Amino acid sequence: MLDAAPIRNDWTRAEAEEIYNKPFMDLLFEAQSVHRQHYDPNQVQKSKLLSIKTGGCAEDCAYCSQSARNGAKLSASKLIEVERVLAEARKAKAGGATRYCMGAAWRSPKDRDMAALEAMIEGVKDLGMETCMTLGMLDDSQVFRLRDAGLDYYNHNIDTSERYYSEIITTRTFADRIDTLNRVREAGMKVCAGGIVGMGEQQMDRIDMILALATLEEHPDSVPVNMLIPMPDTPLADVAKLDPIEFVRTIALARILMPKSHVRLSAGRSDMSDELQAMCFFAGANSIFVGDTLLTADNPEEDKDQMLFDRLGITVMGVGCDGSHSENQSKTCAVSAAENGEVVSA
Ligand code: SAM
Ligand code: DTB
Ligand code: SF4
Repeated sequence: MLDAAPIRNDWTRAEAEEIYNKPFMDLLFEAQSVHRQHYDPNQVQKSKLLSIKTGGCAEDCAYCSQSARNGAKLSASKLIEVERVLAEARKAKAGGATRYCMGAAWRSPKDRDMAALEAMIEGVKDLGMETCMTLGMLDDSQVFRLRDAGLDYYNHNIDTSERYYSEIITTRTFADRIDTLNRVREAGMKVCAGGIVGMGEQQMDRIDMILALATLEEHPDSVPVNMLIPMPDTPLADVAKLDPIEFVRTIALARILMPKSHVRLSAGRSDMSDELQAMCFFAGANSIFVGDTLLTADNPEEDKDQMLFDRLGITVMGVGCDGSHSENQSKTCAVSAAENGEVVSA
């Protein structure tokens, strides 16, 4: 295997643009080569999402079914009970998920909710799963409480480029997002940060979004790349569909600029062919959300994903594989996958 290229945080816009616009075959080859320097290319990590508080959100994110300002018909629910979360997490573990992500439709959590959130984290960790939460903006005391409860990852997306951001959200700024990400990182938790493509942005916005993540002081450990799911009644319900090749280019750019991060082929898989998903894995995506629902939107059924994994010879990545590709880690990851009861294809 070739020596891995050094991890860089000083990528320039010109470099990112050049990579993104390479002839497609050259781009895919480079992305796959970088991918192999850090990860087993035949392993994909499975995360499961649960909406722990749905709808009625005060923010105005133009893509979101849960914003009270969007006129979407979704009714607001309360924070769900800890026991319900743990029952769902047990099911997710039995289905092979190694990371459990809990999402709330909040601008930021209220202090009165913190004790329940801590209990959810502790309970899911006791099941042996990695924990992730996405709750909106956090202040310092909330970051410390979540960390001390054992939260592994915090998801907070920059969503798009700084330039396009105000077309999509006006109730909080790009800088607010970066502040929360810095707080999470400084407190020692792992950062999950990505965005959405297909929101009517220009190509340069897709490039700048990935560049913004790749030039953070430390790369996010996890980079979800969502294809917009156009939700009824939202301002983006009728936005023009993005060329899927542009989506694959965005994944490849993320993989090349952030070689050790998990790049997640996130929302939008229900509308993707098996072949498009396979191309995304080839471009360096190595994580997915499993289960038939994301937060409010559809996702492929688990047996459909398993059929795809079997056809592609993909096995499930275990807990703790972080891109430090070595023979030992590769073995650990494979053993964990087998422990998950997954079918290992020949
Ligand atoms: N309320 C919290 C927040 O916004 O920070 C957490 C939940 S929020 C739903 C998490 C992320 O899901 C968003 O930042 C966005 O990137 C993604 N998302 C939401 N709706 C989406 C859609 N319709 N299509 C694709 N991605 C979406
Ligand atoms: C992320 O980047 N994508 C997930 C997760 N982080 C929280 C959410 C996708 C939501 C898709 C729309 C929905 O289910 O409402
Ligand atoms: Fe609220 Fe998050 Fe949806 Fe924005 S993305 S409206 S903050 S739930």
